[in-house]
Amino acid sequence: MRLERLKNDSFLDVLRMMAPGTSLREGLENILKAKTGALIVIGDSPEVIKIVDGGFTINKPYTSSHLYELAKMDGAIIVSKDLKVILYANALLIPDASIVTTETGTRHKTAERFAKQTGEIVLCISQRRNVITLYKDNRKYILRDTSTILTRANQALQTLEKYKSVLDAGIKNLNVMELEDIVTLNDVAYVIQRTEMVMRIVDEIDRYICELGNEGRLISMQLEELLQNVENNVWLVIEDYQIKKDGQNTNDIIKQLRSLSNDDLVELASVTKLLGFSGAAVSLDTAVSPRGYRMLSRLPKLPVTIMKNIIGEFQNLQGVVKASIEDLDKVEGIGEVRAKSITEGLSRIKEQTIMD
Ligand code: 3AT
Ligand code: 3AT
Ligand code: MN
Repeated sequence: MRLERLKNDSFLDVLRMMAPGTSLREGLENILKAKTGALIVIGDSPEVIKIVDGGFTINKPYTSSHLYELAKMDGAIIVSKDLKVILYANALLIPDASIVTTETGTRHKTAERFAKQTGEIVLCISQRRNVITLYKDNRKYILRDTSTILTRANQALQTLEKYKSVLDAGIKNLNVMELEDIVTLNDVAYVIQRTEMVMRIVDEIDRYICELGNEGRLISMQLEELLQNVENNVWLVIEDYQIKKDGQNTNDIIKQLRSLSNDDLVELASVTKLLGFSGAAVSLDTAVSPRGYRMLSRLPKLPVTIMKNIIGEFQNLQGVVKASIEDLDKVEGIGEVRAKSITEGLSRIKEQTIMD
């Protein structure tokens, strides 16, 4: 899910495009230092050209120093969408004046309206206020300097560490409850909720990493270190406890979880509802049993298909734990050796869990 988002969220691409270390950012920083101000459109669709008036046709390869020189003129600079060519300079942008804008200066008003109207990236460098503002669709984003973002990212990492250790405690608790067969919905929902809270901070850090460009490597490494298995683990928890419904799989439930509001996420009941538990008879104290995917996936070298056969045969984790080597031996894909290693593996996990 996270990797999918990192690939598909186009706003993250926009942030990467102007991260420190890119030649676009270098151009912007030079303009900022020279205090000339600038209005830059990145895009050359017919929609854009329709509402650009006059100026000089440049048609020269983009370089950060050309951008800087051209920003000395009034008006807007138009750069091709692929950032390869500077097309026009000193151009007048005439977006629809009826589009709502919250800005005051004419440059910023124009930038916001232009971005809303065309969907393209518009960058505004304020002459007086020393800030670079990015507009895209209805979004407005202030590009901050590297040290500010690094500070924020490190704070977010610290928060993440705290949340992660709370989550780990929840998982340890679930391990014990599962092996004793005394799990309640509360134990399950808590782990899912806590994972989602972790993932929300991760989203924030991912944005910082994109924004930091080549300055973000260290943050990125620390994040990966903290994040090992978190997503996989919650996937298995949901696989273990959801009430199976036609046309809904674990990924759908995770998507719904991701789109819960922060207020809803605080309520464990909204999590249990996603798992399919609802109605008057259900409470957080309701007893539940895991199918066993999460626990079995801790056994080394057990292919998923065989795991499915085992759970199909014995219904749930308790069934598997109670099964004898002979019982296991009868399952498709399992011979005596594997049957032995499964029982041994499970008792090893039990010992470890009790010791922790
Ligand atoms: P200068 O010779 O530089 O004073 P100019 O024609 O080069 O004039 P600028 O692009 O430098 O004009 O803009 C100067 C200011 O004029 C910026 C803005 O506050 C104001 N301005 C420009 N266009 C408009 C507009 N359509 N409505 C209101 N104010 C405008
Ligand atoms: P600053 O924060 O002062 O840089 P602003 O939003 O207050 O920006 P101004 O009214 O001071 O904007 O205008 C500054 C310049 O912005 C003037 C002109 O070069 C450019 N500008 C303003 N409106 C347009 C437009 N419609 N098309 C092209 N350039 C524009
Ligand atoms: Mn101004």
